[in-house]
Amino acid sequence: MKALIIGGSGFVGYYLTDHLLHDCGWSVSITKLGNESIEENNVNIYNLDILDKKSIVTLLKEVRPDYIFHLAAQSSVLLSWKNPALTVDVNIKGSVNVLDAVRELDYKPHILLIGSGEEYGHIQPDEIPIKESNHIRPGNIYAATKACQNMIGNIYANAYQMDIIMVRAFNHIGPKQSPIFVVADFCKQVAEIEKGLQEPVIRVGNLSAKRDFTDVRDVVRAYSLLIQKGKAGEVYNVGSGISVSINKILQMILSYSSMDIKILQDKNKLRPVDVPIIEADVSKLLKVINWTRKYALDLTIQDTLEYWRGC
Ligand code: A2R
Repeated sequence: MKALIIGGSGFVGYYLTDHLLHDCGWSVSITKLGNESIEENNVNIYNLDILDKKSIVTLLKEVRPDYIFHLAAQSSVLLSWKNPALTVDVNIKGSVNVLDAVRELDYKPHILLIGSGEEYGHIQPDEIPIKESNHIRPGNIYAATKACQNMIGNIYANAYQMDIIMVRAFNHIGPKQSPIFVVADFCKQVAEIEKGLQEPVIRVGNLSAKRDFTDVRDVVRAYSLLIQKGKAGEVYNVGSGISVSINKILQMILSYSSMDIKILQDKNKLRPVDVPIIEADVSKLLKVINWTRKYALDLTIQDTLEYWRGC
């Protein structure tokens, strides 16, 4: 099988590449932006900016993938507040470019579009755990762009009978994640405190928010199964089904350090609008794929902390 990972040099792309190559035995092509680097040798690497539709068409005609994983995105909620236009361009216009380039092909590859649990936005207490059929009320720019991407994915799937499967991915975490995301940020700070590079004070944002965290290595296994087994035009939650407060995550991370670390709230880390609780109902997912988590939360946190200690 031939897979193409668009936006493959990011956090998820690294683990998805490894999984498709070594667990699935597929041939893998990856796209990256010109300025990024990729460590893996056994893949075909292409430079691609998804804002340039012609280059996507050219690439697809050359690679002719069976499976397309569309990971390319402006993936940070925080950055989406600071640069909404870029987020809209990449996540909506870029995704339309990808879908429209695939529409022009003379065959129908399977496509996985990655949306977000953030699309649900302000979830009411009686809506937890949240089902795919729930209202979506995006609470930030990133979430709105992902909701739009998935709506357009559904339209393309129905209008052109394209094999597009959509996911709403809840928070995924693990080693190598950018420290703009909360778990990586906390682990990096603790590792730097341990090395004496930062005073023994950890700077935090909103600790009360509850999120559904899954190890990225489990998430990519779900993606590879879903692109094969999911139904075209359908959206699937990918998450653990359990929400944990950021404060609990912080306490877990601190418990793995022998340092005496003070906690300080930093207003730069607070988002303009925060969504208090996000937790997935994964029953629809589990009806189509045989998947369970291999990495418990404490193991992921220990691995992530070890990663930052080694940096
Ligand atoms: O922003 P950069 O320089 O880190 O590059 C990101 C890349 N990307 C693009 N690729 C092609 N054309 C563009 N115009 C463009 N803009 C950004 O997509 C990065 O290398 C990749 C996305 O990777 P990450 O930001 O590390 O996201 P992650 O955590 O791998 O998430 C994968 C997907 C995304 O759609 C997220 O929104 C979703 O899962 O949660």
